[in-house]
Amino acid sequence: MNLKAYLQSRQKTIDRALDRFLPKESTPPPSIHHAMRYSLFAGGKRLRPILCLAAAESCKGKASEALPLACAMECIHTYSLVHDDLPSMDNDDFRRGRATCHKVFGDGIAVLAGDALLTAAFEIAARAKPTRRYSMAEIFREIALAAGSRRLIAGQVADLEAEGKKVSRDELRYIHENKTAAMITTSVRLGAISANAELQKLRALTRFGHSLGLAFQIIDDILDVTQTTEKLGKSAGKDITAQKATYPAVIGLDASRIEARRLTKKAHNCLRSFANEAEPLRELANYMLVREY
Ligand code: GRG
Repeated sequence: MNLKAYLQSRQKTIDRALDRFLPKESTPPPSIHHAMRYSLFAGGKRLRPILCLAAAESCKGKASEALPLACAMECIHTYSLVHDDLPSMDNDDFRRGRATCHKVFGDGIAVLAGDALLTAAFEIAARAKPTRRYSMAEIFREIALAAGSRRLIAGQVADLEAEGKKVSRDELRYIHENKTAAMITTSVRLGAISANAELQKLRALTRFGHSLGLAFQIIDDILDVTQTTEKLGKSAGKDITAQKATYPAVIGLDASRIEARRLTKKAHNCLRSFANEAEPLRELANYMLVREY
């Protein structure tokens, strides 16, 4: 499998769908639609939606059926980045290789663009079809839980409250599980759900997403220390300055690398009962471990 070509083709599919699903830039009021599209089409890696499509295929489903759910997760992810960059949160000027939303459009529009992307996610998800095993109510609940105050927001709250404090490994894991792994797990689950996956497969993919999501955030923590701002497309070295709770800070760089490798291996083990259909998921897990940005 040629992963580079696979990633490029999937990114194109997702970008085209997002372009179709989002209001045009000229839709009144243009300022908000401009800001939403500015952040959404800024060149993100699209890992969550790609994982969603790959998970659908691993359950013998069609990527096209998973596409609205994949795009919904990318909208929520982008909203979280727009809000995370605000002066009252992480206060960042640079994201996805360009000036952050609030730097270009002002704080007010950036708050609203984030809100509108979150809301658009549910409008886009409504394009998905229920399956024999999973209703639309279950699909919406799944998305709302991942983005809500017990997962994504919980992780952000814990992250904010941990700044400048000494955190234990358990507290750090809680932050990573909620801030990052929940969105990745849900992306994978939604792909499986769109393919009407049997419960056993859904459970295996949930465990896969969880381990992969944790490994992803550990690698993100490592890259913040080891990479340049240019390469990352976002400000490097911020975690140390902001005294963030990260794996390198708590257990050191080498132990962090070992832990990311262990979790990736664990993710692979969750796919043991899957045949060739899960090859893209396996390749994506390998890529996420060695990525440089
Ligand atoms: C709800 C305000 C609010 C915040 C939620 C997710 C989050 C908390 C904040 C975003 C910043 C952050 C450090 C998130 C952790 C997840 C992460 C590593 C995001 C970056 O993901 P990539 O590398 O980004 O997939 P691209 O730009 O490629 O999509």
